Amino acid sequence: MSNRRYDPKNPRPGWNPGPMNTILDAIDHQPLWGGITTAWRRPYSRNLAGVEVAFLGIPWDGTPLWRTGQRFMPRAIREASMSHVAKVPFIFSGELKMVDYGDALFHPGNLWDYLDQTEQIAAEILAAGTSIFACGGDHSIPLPVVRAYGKAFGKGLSLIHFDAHSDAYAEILPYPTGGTWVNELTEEGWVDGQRSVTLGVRTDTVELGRADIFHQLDSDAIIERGPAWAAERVLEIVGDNLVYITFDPDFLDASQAPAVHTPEPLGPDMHFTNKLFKHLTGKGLKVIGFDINELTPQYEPPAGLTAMNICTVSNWCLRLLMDGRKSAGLTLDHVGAADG
Ligand SMILES: [Mn+2]
Repeated sequence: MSNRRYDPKNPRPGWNPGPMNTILDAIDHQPLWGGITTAWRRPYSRNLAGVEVAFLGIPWDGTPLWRTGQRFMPRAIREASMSHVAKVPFIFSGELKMVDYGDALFHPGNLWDYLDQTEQIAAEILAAGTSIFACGGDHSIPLPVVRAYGKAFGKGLSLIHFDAHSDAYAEILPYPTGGTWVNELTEEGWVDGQRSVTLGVRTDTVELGRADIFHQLDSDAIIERGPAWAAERVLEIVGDNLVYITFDPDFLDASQAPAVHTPEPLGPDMHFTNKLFKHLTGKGLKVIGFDINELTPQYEPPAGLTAMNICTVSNWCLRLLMDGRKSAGLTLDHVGAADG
């Protein structure tokens, strides 16, 4: 018998410590409520050798038309993700190798510098054969990230866009914002609007946004017909094209996502959303990247409800990305031993 009162590698005689060691290694032998916060406690690293997905923070909030504060989203998601590590066993087992790549750096008040610098860092990641889990920032972040994807993978990507808004408001907004990226990415050809879909729209009755660029499955339709129906429609629309997912948490009902740029009532709840993602999983979707955006942590209720729900959605997206890389036949250019 050891003199130690508690050996974390063998806390009970006769108990197989194997899986426990794997978990302790994965969380760096520190409690998830302690230590340093990184996204899903992945190594904080710019070494992409053997890495399949890089979490990239994009702390930009220069274009909102309502609430600002999205620059604090990457840090808030890192913190919230600590309680989600155990919910993604394929991450901590190393089946999907992920690092926290840190954040893009740009002048906080310069739209053009932000777009250039972010596209450049996204391109660096993709050049290593690594996929991007982008964390905004306001909803302009698909502009630089999907441009980099388009340049790496070719034009005509499919987008699966979760949002209460069409984000196709270029006719009333004369410069790139979180409300115009749908217009810009389709006009530039990186995205094929006819093979892309927006789910959850419920604010365009005044017809300020273009409803004819992406297919639209509005909030009432998906709630009335159900998550299985919505998933079927999404699968039909994107088919076997390469897919990028962008999740604006105002897709969720405001009661489930209050701390966002523009909270909206009458949206799907997390139970619906969870089922929808379940129906999208295992269907051969060629998901090669995704982003989350628009969290404004200052408006969170004390329990961090919005970030918690965004992390739950991110877990599904990570699963879709792991499967999607296989479906799309993506391999790493650089093969080596990853840290975690
Ligand atoms: Mn949006």
